[in-house]
Amino acid sequence: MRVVLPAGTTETALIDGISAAGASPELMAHTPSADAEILEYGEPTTAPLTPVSPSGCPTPAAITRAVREVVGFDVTVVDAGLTEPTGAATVDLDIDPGTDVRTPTAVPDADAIYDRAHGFGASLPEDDLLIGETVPGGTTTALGVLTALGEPATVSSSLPENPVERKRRVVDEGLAASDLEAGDCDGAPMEAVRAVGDPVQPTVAGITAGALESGAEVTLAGGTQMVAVAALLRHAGVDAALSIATTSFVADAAGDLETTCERLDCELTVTDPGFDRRDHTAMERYCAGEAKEGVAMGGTLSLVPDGKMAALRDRVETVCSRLGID
Ligand code: AAM
Repeated sequence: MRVVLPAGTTETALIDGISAAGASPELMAHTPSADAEILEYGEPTTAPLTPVSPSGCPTPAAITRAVREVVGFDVTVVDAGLTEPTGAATVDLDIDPGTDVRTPTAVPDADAIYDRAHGFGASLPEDDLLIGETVPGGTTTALGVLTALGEPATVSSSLPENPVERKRRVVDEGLAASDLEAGDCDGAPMEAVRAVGDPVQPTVAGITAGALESGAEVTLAGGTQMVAVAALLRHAGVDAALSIATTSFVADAAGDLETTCERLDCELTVTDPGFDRRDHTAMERYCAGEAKEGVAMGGTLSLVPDGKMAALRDRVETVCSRLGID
């Protein structure tokens, strides 16, 4: 099993109150770079700190790393528009950071990114892939592409109280700046990304399409951001079997997830890691609806057999204590 992690940034994350994938807007730029290091080495190496939300909830990378230490899997990080250096080895597909979706163009070369990612996905030798993401602001850009495509789905948030009205205003401004209305990109997925998306979306979509074409089974490891990717793939005419694996934290918050997945003909797996059985800061915060998902957390949790879930929770404590979170 290989987990592929496209890691990137969008200036959209800097909009006030839109994301909690970092303690402050300045620190958020480091989040995907640090996430890649935590998944690869178990702790940040060149990144200045472990990403936490403003209230101290640790990044889902800590949970995904714990799963890796329990069940074992290979990892490939793809630089999908990082702005800060990472000490993790990355695949370079020549992808730039995304700009604020409220500008006329958020991802100028979305088509070319999709094509290069497609080639990379098709080249991977594994039969079984999990594809994740880390991109602060990613649920807002997910709402952006879903709206541009005319898909009615809602999106989740790293914040316990989803700032959904704020996100809608940002997306509406973005569409207007791109001279588009909701639904205008029906059947033109990369136009949607170009106008109101982020660079991680065409990377995940391209790798998935390429890997599917070469016969691999692909699981989209994530929540509503992966719903947006599944919608992009369906609008691109991909009719292969798709599946999404996410956490119970997302499923509990995004009420229409099951219906949306059915509409997109996408299998849905939801895993509850039983964090409510522990008195531990990190696990308590996840149970309180913070962070919820990211860095392939939900997809990798689906690899943990029931009999090993208690060992996983032990390992979360070990990884968190290594990260200075007790
Ligand atoms: C990724 N790294 C994270 C994190 N994510 N570190 C801390 N908290 C998270 N939630 P939003 O749109 O609210 O920013 O949520 C999307 C981000 O949250 C993504 O980066 C996702 O991987 C997760």
